[in-house]
Amino acid sequence: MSRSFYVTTPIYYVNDVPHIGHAYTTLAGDVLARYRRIQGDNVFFLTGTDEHGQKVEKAANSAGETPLELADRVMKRFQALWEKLNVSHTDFIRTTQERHKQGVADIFSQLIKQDDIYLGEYEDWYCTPCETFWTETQLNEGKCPDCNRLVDKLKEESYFFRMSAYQERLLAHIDANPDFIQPKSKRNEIVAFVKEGLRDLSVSRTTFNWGIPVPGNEKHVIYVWFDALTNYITALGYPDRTGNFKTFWPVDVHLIGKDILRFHAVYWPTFLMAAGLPLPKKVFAHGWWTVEGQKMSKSLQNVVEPNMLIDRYGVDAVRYFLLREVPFGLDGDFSHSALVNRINSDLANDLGNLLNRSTAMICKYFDCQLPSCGPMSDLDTAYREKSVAMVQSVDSLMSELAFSKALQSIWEVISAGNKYIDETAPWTLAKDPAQKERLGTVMYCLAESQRLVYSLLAAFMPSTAEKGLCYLGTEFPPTADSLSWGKLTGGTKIIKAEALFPRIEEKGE
Ligand code: ME8
Repeated sequence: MSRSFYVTTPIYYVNDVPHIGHAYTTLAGDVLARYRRIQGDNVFFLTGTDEHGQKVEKAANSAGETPLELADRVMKRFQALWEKLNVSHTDFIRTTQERHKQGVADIFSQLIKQDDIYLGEYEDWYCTPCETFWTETQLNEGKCPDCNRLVDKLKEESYFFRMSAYQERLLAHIDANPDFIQPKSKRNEIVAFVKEGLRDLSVSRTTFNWGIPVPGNEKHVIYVWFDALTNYITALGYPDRTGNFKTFWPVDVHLIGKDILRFHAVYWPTFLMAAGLPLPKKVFAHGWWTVEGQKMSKSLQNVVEPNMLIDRYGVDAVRYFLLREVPFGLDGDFSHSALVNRINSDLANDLGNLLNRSTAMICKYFDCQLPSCGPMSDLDTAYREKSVAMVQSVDSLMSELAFSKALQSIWEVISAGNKYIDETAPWTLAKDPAQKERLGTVMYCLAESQRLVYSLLAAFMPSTAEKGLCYLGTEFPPTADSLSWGKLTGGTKIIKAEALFPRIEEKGE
C-alpha cells in the first residue's frame, strides 16, 4: 500500500489579492506534493481561503459589497492564479462552506461540553489587521508589536479556551519531537514564548457578525483563528473520522510564513490536544520576501503581482526563481534583475544549452536514434555516479524541505554535463568511424543523466520537465521506478530540442 502524505498551505485572507508571498508558500506546497507523488505516495495537498472575521467584513463594507460577495470575487483570483502557476492541489477549502462551518461548530461544542471552553469576560487591546489580542505589556509603545499599528481597547463577553491548561503538555511535546517546529531558530522562539506562560485564549467575538455562530449562543461568532485553523481537518471530512481524515491525519507538514507561526505552533496544537486529536508532524515557517530591499506593501505600491511575472517570464521561470533564490526558512529579496539573471544563467545557459547540444548531436550523429551504452570510461562512470548521487541527495534534501539546495544539487549535474561534453569532445570522436561506439556511449550518458535531471525537475518545473522528457523520448510524469540509471534503451527516438528558455535581453529594472 502506498504511503499517505498530507501537506497544507495557509488559507489566505480574501481582503487582499494574491501576491508573490502567497504564491511562494503555495508553490512550496506544490513542489512537495509533486515530489511525493513521483515517489509514489498518496498525496493530499490542501489550500484555500480564509473568509470570515472583522478584517474581511470591513474590507467588504468599504468595497460596498457583502462579505460573501467579496469572498466569492477574491477567492476566484486565488484559484485562477493557482491554475496559472500549475498548482496541483487536491482540494480548495473556503471557510464559508457548509462542510467547514459544521466541523468548526462541532469541535467548538465538544470543547464547551468538556469545559475546555467557558464563558467569561474580556478586556484587552485588539489589533484588527492582525486579528490578535495583546496585553498592555505586550504592546510596543502602545502599538501592535507585530504590525506596529494602533490597537483598540475591547471589553466584551467572550468564550475562552483553556489554553493555560495545555502549556506543560505542549512544551513536553515540542521537547520530545525536535522536528515538530522548523526551522530550529523558530522553534526556540516558540519555546521561549510558551515558557513565559500561556493565558486562556478568547475564542469568540460579539462586536461583529461575520463568522461562524457559537453553537447555542448566536450572539457570539467564533474567533477567526479558531475557525481558520480548523480548516486543516474539516477539509478531510472531520468530524467524520473515516475516509480522508483517517488516511491523512495527522498532517505531514503545515507550510506557513513566519508571521503566523504562533497560531500554528501554539494555538492549533493546544486546540487539537483538547479535542483529543493527534498533532501535526511538522510546522515549517518560511521567511519573508521583501521587494528590491523594501517591505512589500500596498502603500509603497511595490506589491509584486504574480500574474504579471508569469506573463513576462513564464510560469516555470517564476517557480524556479522563487524556490532557488532563497533557502527555505530564510528571508529573501525579490528583484527583477535577480530573476533575469537566474533565467539567463541557470535556465537558458546551463539547463537549456545542455539539452540543445545533446539532442542536436544525437540527431546529427545517430539520426535521432539513441545509441546503446557501450563500455564506460572513467569519465563516463564519474558522470553516471554523480547523476545517481543526485537522486539520493535530492531525496534527503526534499525531506528537509531544502528546496534551494535540492535545485543546487540538480544544477551540479547539469554543469557536470556541460563539462562532460567539453571533456569527451564528441565532435572529435565523430570524425573517426572507429570511435562510433565510444561516441554512442557519450550520447547515451548525456541523455540518461538528463532524463534523471528532468524527472526530478518535474516537481519544480512541470511543463519544462514534460518537454525535456518528451525530447528524450520518455514518458511524463516520472515515477519512483524511473529514478535509477539505465532506463533509456538504445533505439529510443530523440527529438532535437527547441530552446527551453530563450535568453532575456533586458536590463533588470
Ligand atoms: O495569515 N513573504 O492569511 P494571509 C512570504 N488567513 N510569504 C508571505 C508574504 C511575504 N512577504 N506575505 C504573505 C493569513 N505571505 C491567515 C492564515 S491559516 C489557518 C490562516 C504568505 O492572507 C505566508 O505564507 O495574511 C503567510 O503566512 C501567508 O501568506 C499569510 O496569508
